Amino acid sequence: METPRNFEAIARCIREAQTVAVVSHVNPDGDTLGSAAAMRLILQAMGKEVTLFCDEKVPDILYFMPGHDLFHVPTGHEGPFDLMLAVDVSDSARMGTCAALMDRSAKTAQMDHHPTNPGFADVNLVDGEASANCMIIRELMKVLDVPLTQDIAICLYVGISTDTGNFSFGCTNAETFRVMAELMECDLPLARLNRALFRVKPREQVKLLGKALESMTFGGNGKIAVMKLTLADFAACGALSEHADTIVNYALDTKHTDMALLARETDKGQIKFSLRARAPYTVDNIASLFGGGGHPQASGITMDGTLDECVEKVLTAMSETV
Ligand SMILES: [Mn+2]
Repeated sequence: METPRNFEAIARCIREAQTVAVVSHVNPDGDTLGSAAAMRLILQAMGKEVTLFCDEKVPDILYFMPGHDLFHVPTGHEGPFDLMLAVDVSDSARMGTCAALMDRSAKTAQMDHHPTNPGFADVNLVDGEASANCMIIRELMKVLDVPLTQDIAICLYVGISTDTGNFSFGCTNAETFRVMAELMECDLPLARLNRALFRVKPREQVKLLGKALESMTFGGNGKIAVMKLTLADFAACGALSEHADTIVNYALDTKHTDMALLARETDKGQIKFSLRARAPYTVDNIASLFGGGGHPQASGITMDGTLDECVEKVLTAMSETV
């Protein structure tokens, strides 16, 4: 892999290219989509032809981001391109079907901030210290001599605010706020964007949260918060499975709670668990006992059985570690 923080090499292959395919990762988040949307504006400012690709649909929540409606799922007939540029993609498999664009591009490059990135492109700019990939893009803009505009600032804000957990995670640093100050100088509509990204929830999700809070009990000497959602709860709220995604955090945020679980019935007749822990406690070890997996403080399991039976098994395993 080439040396990290290789701004000149990336800048050179961008300057040499006329047609550029910009690729986001599967299960797209604000950082990969904000990075791609920002790169579209930056490359267009340089007179390039840009096409945005993502293997999956852009979440509705990003309706306000310039270019959110310009992402394509590849059909296999695009290209050829002078350059494929992957953004926030930790390894080539994370491009999904977009990985095929590598073969239809004369050159490949990537910008990323995952320290585990193997350097899968011809030119790799990987900075594992950056709090978001959008932070690296702000730095590249200076090398490319492209000025910051309000539209680019909105795209960069999406990536930086989401990857730092709205400026609350440990990766948030002084540099994050230095770049934020630059974005604010471009009249970033912070209050409006912050509300759209972090506060507004679909009605179905708020109603489902009510059901989950009502169901909350505590186990493991009171240190484990447990939430359950039945198919009847989902139906009563008109909610979909995706509306349950962040609800478990309310359980973990309850005082004196070290671990939390949300168990929900799925329409496939299985039970899906979201497990959370506060460090030093971990849940990936618990998840792997039941064929699941994930991160130390955030993991998932899918099991066969009834809701109460499955919760009993997982709660017993968690209680032994808390
Ligand atoms: Mn990221």
